[in-house]
Formats: sequence, C-alpha cells, structure tokens
Amino acid sequence: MAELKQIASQIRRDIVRMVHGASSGHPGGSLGCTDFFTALYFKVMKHDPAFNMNATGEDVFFLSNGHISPVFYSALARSGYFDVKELATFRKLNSRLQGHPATHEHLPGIRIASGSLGQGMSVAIGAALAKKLNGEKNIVYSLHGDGELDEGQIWEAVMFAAHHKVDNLISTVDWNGQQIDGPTDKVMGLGNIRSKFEAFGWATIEMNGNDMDDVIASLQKAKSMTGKDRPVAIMMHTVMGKGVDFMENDHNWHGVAPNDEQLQKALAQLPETLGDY
Ligand SMILES: Cc1ncc(C[n+]2csc(CCOP(=O)(O)OP(=O)(O)O)c2C)c(N)n1
Ligand SMILES: [Mg+2]
Repeated sequence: MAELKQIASQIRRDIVRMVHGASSGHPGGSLGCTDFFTALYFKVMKHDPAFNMNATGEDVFFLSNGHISPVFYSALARSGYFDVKELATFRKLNSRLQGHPATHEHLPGIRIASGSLGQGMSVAIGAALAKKLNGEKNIVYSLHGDGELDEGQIWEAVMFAAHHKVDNLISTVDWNGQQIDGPTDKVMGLGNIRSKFEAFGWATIEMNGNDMDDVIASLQKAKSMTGKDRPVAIMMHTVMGKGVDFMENDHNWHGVAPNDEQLQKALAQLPETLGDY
C-alpha cells in the first residue's frame, strides 16, 4: 500500500509538470483520479505493457472522460507502456500524447479516441460482449466524469448493458461534483446517481477514490460482483485537484495550467518518489 501511495505522488507530479509544460490541459480531474489509476494499473488489472491492441486474454480499461489524459499517460508510462521521457511531449506538435487521447498516434495503451464525452461506455460494452463471445474471462473497466453523465448516450448504454446482462463490465463514475462550468448541481443536477444506476438494473458500490486502501478494497469487491448477470458501477467520490491544496474542490482547475509560481507551490506538496521524467 505504501508503494502505491508513492507511485500516486509521482503521477501527481507528472500531471502538474505536463500541464505546466504545455501551458494547457486538465489537472483537476487528473489529480482527483490518480489513486484510481494507480490502483488499476499497479495492482488490480491483469494487463501487459507489451501492448496488443485487441487486449486478448487481458483486462482492458477505457477512459471515456478523455480530457483527463495527463493521469492516463503518466500511469501508462510509469507502468511500462512507453518511456517516461515522452511525457515531456504532452500537447506538443506531432506528439503521440495529444490533449485528448487518439489512436492514430499509436501510443501504446490507448485503444480508443476519447474526449468527445459520452462514448466510452458504449465502446466498453462492445469490448465486454466481444470477450464473452471469445470465451474470455477478463474484465472490462471504464471511467466517466460525473458531468459526462449529462450526455444521453451514457443512459442508452446503461440501459443496454443491464438488458444484455453485460456482467464483465465495471464502470466507474468520478463523482467529484464539479465540471467545466461549475458544480454539477448548478450546471445540471444529477440527483443520486447511485440510485439511478440501481434503477437501471446495475449492481453498485460507493468508494472514497482518494483513499488508496478503500480504492483497492472496493475494486476487489467490484470484481467479486462480476459474473452475476448485472453490470457493476462504482460511484467514486473524489476531490477535484486532490493533492494540491489550492486546486482542491475548485472547478476553475478543470482545465487550466499552473503558472511557474503555482507549479513550484504544487510540487512542494508532492514528494518526488520515482524520479521526475
Ligand atoms: C460531447 C461533449 N460535449 C462537451 C464537451 C466539453 N466538455 C469538456 S469537459 C466537460 C465537463 C465534464 O465534466 P466532468 O465529466 O465532471 O469532468 P471534470 O470536470 O470533473 O474533470 C465538458 C462539458 C465535450 N468534451 N464533449
Ligand atoms: Mg466532474
């Protein structure tokens, strides 16, 4: 557990350095979801950094809220998909690390383009059904923002997955209560999203996405709930900007880069544990 927390601290450093280096990008959601990515890529998922696009015989993860690419790229690089030095090219011209993940750059670990919100669950369902057809026992994971749930396509996918008993799917919602223009309650109230998923026929659990012990235990629990005729949803409570005090709980850090002074303040709060890229 201590090791996972150290990895998470390094990933948070990578995030603020990447976004600062590009003078653009999305630190808020990335920092909030860091513990989740660390748990998935360094503990929970069965995956191979040698990377095969079809993910045959592996668990597979799809990022639907593609704007939080900094945490995705760092988790992939730190777990061996590509050299961490490449993180320095984030959002630069001709980089494989585009602001929103895309497939034509062939960055190992990226299987779909995302950033146009609402599409990732549909893709994850397709992959989960393909695994069933192929007789594979692996699990498909997806991640969504809470603001992303404003997209109608999400709810079509939620209905479809329940109807077709897609029970090898674990979809997580980053329930940070914030989105690009303000608190989700103000932009478009979502009500109790856990009850909504339940009403649509999913099995659900809730976890503190910024408590590594809870993240690991809850992901293991979610895994034990697969294979029982219902898709599984995790309501993940996180703090936008987690780990950098002046970014926490503030939607203004959804998609803004820190300046030089803010970068230094942020880095002072995040121990360098694995070596900066
Ligand atoms: C289809 C579509 N509509 C609008 C946007 C613009 N947009 C980008 S991020 C965002 C807010 C998403 O909120 P949330 O998923 O909660 O992400 P967070 O701010 O918590 O990181 C919006 C509306 C988009 N990327 N795609
Ligand atoms: Mg949000």
